[in-house]
Amino acid sequence: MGTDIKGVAIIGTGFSGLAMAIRLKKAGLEDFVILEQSNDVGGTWRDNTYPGAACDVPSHVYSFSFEPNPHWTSKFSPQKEILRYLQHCAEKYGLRPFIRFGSRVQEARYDSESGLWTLSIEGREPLICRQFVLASGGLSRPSYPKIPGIDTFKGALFHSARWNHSFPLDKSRVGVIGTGASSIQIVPAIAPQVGKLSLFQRTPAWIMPKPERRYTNFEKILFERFALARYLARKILYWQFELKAIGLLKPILMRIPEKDAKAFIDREIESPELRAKLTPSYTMGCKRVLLSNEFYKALNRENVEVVGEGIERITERGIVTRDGREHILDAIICATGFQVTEHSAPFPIHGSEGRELSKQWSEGAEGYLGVSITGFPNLFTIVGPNSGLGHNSIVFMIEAQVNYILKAIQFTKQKNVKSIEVKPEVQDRYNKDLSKRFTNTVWSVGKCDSWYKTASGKNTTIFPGFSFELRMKTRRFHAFAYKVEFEGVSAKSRLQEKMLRVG
Ligand code: N01
Repeated sequence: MGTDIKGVAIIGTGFSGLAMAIRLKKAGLEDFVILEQSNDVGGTWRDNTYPGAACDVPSHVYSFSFEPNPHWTSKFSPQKEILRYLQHCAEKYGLRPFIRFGSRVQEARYDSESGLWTLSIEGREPLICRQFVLASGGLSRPSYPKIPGIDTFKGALFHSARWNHSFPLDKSRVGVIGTGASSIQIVPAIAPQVGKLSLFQRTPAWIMPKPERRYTNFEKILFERFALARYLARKILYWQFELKAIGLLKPILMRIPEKDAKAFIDREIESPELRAKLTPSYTMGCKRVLLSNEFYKALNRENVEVVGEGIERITERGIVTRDGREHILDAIICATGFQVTEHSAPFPIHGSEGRELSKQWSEGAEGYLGVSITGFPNLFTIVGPNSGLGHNSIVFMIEAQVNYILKAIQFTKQKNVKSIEVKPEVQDRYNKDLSKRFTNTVWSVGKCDSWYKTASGKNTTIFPGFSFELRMKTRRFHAFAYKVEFEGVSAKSRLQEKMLRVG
């Protein structure tokens, strides 16, 4: 039985995993492998195939800075176009030979003596690596609602991120649970097709018009021929979105866009009762602000009903709401988001001194710069704790973190390092500073529950600042923030030693 050993193992082929692999390859560090549980690249853009799936961040900024795409057909691209873009990146940068598809990691275990990680992979030989990059994404594990009776429903029941394309929507009675970013794209896409659509709303979302438009051929030629045009488009979009952070950090300012959003509801929704039902009571920005030109229009349709009474239970035939009414349904679509804060590690990850990541994070995930975690040497996360954004392109954060991780890996290679681990006092200081920075932000005072926060109210997902701040913090690798252990013997002989032990 041969044992597989690599310098770096990356988990996932979404934006994060591909960016990491591209940067490693460009830096001449080709001793890496990418483990992908599915059979294609694309991460969330491969998995979310629901009708209407599109990005609510403009494509010229929701793409890699080093791989601009002059051919985006519209300002906000549909899912298929983004998936094609990611597939193109994998091809262009020659990543496919590095990817092992169908490789579901079940467990990761660190060995302090050798400084190596062993990854157990379902149905395959384990893989040993020095550095382990978790790029599996925060929005990859669907969250199904814990509603009594959910298992008894006799019709079709599926999650927005696992769309059942064989279910015939035509003239059927469909219930959609949730009114988040996915739902507001699904509802207008399927409403004209289904017989009856019941939308089960627990909390209304703040929704703004989407400044959507198709790019003209002239613009596409301009983007293709002139790098300056692409550069400017990206910069302008970045700053348009970045300025929105000001309101999130100073929530009193959100009263201005709230007025616009209420005016939008008044313009779009015909029934006064429905307007009241759709008007949020929390401060805008506390949950993700959504963009749609079609959602409210769809709610005016005769075959669409917004049910705000709250779900009591699910029966064999449909959904019973708290007012005692049974909504008879052929299908229930759970647009109920993802497991983000509840089960923060995607599989058991055992670090040094018997630590297990989910246990360590049971009170809420913590890390350093969203990339390193105390107790987990040689492990890096992309879009780890507190590095998500509520206002701008996550690809910007991904590139910043990938840059940092690359520099960390280069440091370990140049200095013949066995292990690096962020110092506990550095991580503590960083997290104390983050929690101070959350005080008075919209996420703390906006009076809402959201997937950004744990049940106890700790915000573990959002970076409470401007995205360029994280970029500045990650420009250089902070060796001083880490416990560094150097190799006594050469790295190669360590690997061979380990191979002999496992093989
Ligand atoms: O999920 P969500 P999503 N009973 O968690 C409701 C990204 N994304 O898939 O608000 C009844 O936002 C829940 O209600 P409440 C983006 O980052 C991006 O829509 O908790 N309802 C809420 O309405 C986004 O933030 C794009 O009261 C229940 C909804 O389900 C993230 O993905 C597109 C319930 C869940 O909303 C997740 O979005 C799509 C229950 N038991 C998604 N449980 C882009 O365009 C939950 N809900 C980039």
